[in-house]
Amino acid sequence: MSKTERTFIAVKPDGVQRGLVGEIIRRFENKGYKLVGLKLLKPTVEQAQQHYSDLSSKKFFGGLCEYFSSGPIVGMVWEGLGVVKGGRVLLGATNPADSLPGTIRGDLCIDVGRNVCHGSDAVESAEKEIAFWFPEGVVSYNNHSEGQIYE
Ligand code: IDP
Ligand code: MG
Repeated sequence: MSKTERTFIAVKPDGVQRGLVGEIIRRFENKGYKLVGLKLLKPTVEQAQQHYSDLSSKKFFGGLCEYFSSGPIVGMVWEGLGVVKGGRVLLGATNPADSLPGTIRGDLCIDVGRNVCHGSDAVESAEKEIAFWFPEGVVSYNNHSEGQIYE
């Protein structure tokens, strides 16, 4: 594991509409992860289909892509030791009914089809998603807290 591992996290349209952008960013900031990419964008249906292409055989695929492209999302890239797995821990389980209190989905939503956030599920998918949503690359800078976050 490396301190420069990266993951793609998105606040989905329901999270943006519900005013949860700051809350979701706060949890990643408070944990100590480093923000290296951030943008507000409205995905096209084609972008949603590409992003979720692994799920194209699921019966909820059409509704999922319609929902994901229905309004702006906030796309982010976060960096840190074990951030792919750790980011999924902050998000909670896919179905909010199975998400523990203290997680984003456990605290902030109810329905699996409106679960407010996305997070990459593996290092390889994170690399693919970051390249897809941030083709221009991310931002490189020194985090002044790094010596307090890591031994
Ligand atoms: P993940 O977002 O936790 O990685 P995935 O299995 O990759 O979960 O599914 C992607 C998204 O598809 C979920 O976040 C959720 O919004 C939606 N989804 C997953 N399963 C269902 C379902 O059974 N019904 C409706 N939507 C679903
Ligand atoms: Mg997934």
